[in-house]
Amino acid sequence: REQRMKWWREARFGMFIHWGDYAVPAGWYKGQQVQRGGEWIMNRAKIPVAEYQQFAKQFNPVKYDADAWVKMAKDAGMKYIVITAKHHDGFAMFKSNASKFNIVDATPYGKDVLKPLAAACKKYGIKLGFYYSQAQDWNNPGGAAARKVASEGWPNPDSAKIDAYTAEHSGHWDPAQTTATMSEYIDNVAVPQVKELLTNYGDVAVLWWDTPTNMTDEYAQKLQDVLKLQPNIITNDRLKRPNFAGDYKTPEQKIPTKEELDGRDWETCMTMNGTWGYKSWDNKWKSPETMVRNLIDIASKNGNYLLNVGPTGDGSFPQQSIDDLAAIGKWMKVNGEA
Ligand code: JFZ
Repeated sequence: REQRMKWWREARFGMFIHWGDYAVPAGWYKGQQVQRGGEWIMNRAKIPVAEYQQFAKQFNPVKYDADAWVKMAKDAGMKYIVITAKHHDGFAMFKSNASKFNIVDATPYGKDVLKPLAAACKKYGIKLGFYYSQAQDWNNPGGAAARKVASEGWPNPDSAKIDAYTAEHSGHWDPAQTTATMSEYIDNVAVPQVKELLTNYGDVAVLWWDTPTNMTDEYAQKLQDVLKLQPNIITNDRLKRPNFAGDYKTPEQKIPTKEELDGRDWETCMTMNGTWGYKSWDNKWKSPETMVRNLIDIASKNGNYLLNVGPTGDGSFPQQSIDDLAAIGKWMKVNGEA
């Protein structure tokens, strides 16, 4: 373990990328702004499965340039990238034989975006990790749905009805979500997809699990077993608590105080603005100064900083992210280690 953790402990700074077909609605539904994370829009607005899948037909990120993305991370002084291979909406950013709801089979773009990213990371010496939502999946039947009430985030006229339905269906809002059991979803979607991710992209440095809604030890063990495909991989602590602790803790959007640290490795993930997945109307940008101070604070406490970018539906970084990464890079060149 000490060996596996070595690069990560020296890295200090990484790029989180939340990218998926939620970048198409970009925080809007039926002409209204949907509150909170852009990647949660399907759940917040309780968009039916068939309707949500239509967004994929408009997902055509022709401006995507993996080489440029990795170079921006590298120039900012970042040492690793963690990208959402599949978020809670169940949309896979890679060719998958376990679900048709993937970027190759469901979009006009028709290309796997993880392949060129893996190649560019290799070229620039940046470690690549995959975020994979193992429990929540709102499109593939049987996936879990953490409960958020419809009235939170979007003024839905049917809120009362939807809330009653989700209360009786463990967070689900569309009957299409419950045509399989979670056990079937784990065996037929999650396990095969993680196998694909750990087989088809060369070295994978990190598996970043998230929100263990309804996970059992049995499901977690099945996923944990797949990690053997990558002997050097490290993971965060979100597969299933408390029995699957992973290699490091993940305080979110906050930097722990010295008193809160317990000797375990840790990584603070944080947004540059107010959302993980792209929202066209979010403008709560942190200043580059704030982000550099955060990095210093975190590094001084032996943690890592995973700073998020939410690319748009056409495949580019928001201009503010580009500018801020450059500003951080300027400081890093003078003050960071080589
Ligand atoms: C999760 C996701 O739901 C979210 O969309 C994003 O990907 C983020 C990085 O992770 O949200 C969480 C997960 C854990 C906590 C809070 C939000 N937590 O532990 O406080």
